[in-house]
Amino acid sequence: MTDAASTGTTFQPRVFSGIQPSGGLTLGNYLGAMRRFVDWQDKGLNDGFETIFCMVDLHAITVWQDPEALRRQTRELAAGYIASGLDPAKAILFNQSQVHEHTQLAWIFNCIARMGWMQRMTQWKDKAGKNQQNASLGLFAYPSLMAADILVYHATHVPVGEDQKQHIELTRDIAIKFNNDYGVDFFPVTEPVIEGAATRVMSLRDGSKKMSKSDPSDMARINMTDDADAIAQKIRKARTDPEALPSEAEGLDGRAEARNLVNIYAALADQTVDQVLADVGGKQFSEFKPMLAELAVAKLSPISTEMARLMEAPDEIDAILRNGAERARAIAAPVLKKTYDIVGMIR
Ligand code: AQP
Repeated sequence: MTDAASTGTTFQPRVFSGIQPSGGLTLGNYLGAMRRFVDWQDKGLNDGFETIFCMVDLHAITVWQDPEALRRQTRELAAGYIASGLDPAKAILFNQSQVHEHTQLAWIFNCIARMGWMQRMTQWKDKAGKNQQNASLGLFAYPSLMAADILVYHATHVPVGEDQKQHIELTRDIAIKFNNDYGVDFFPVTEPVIEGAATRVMSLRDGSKKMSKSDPSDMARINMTDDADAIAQKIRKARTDPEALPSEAEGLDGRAEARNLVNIYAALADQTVDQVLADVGGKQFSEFKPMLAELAVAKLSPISTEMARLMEAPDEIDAILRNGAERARAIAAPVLKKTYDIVGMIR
């Protein structure tokens, strides 16, 4: 149960999360988000709460997307969700633009959130870079739409990677301010759920940068559609240091690239970093990298094969998304109506 912002109304647990179809899915998306969505789906089924997973296509267009590529990437993301273990019969899967309540609530939240809150967002600063005047207004307002994505379902828990923590905190601030401004206990104060060995998978070329779909270098990331040769080559060429692997986690301090590869291994093997190092401590990277490549191929190949199979039937993917959108709308519409009543709209 999660408390409302002010006087302690309790909300039934409900899980929401999303991924942008802004490129091909990466190992970072898989380990930091998607694989954990599957755990939540199964927990939801056992404990009787809903889980809602979205392809946030409206977020993707905050930076330019070729329309045909966007459609393909959205279907590919849906295929990635399903191939990773999400089941449309168990969880709600849909693309954001089909449920208009997201953008309608986002407008209300644009009027709640403050410019200063948005200006502090590190994703805004990173993505807009030095040329903020030329960035889209949508990129600036991104976190407000994200708050709407979550709160239009009264979601109480949002599994995300480390990079999204600040946006979830802003979602909480918006819920609290809305509830205070209107004297209601309407929106829950959502919990970010950031857990596991790979909450921040780093670039294979630069251990200080997050692995990202939009990194200009394809060698910086493992794509979920990469074949065995590509995965092995990227791991072989991954930047490392000349030292052998340590036997304990403290030995990874100050060695960002080494830490990243060990974290990836641990996450893929479902082990802790200490368990991995107990086995591989003392080995050189020339020995460890082939082990990692073999493990990555064994875990990822069945997913990419299944994604390719699903992509052969795009109509079936579209039907799944339409059905998911209908189920999502059934939850979102009453929340939006009530929000309009609170705000003072005549309907
Ligand atoms: N490198 C990562 N490590 C762990 N988790 C990650 N996530 C993304 N990259 C990593 C998690 O994946 C979910 C979906 O992210 P997103 O696509 O909505 O946006 P993002 O975080 O901006 O992802 P990218 O790959 O970096 O996309 P682009 O390049 O388009 O900006 C989130 O839960 C995120 O934490």
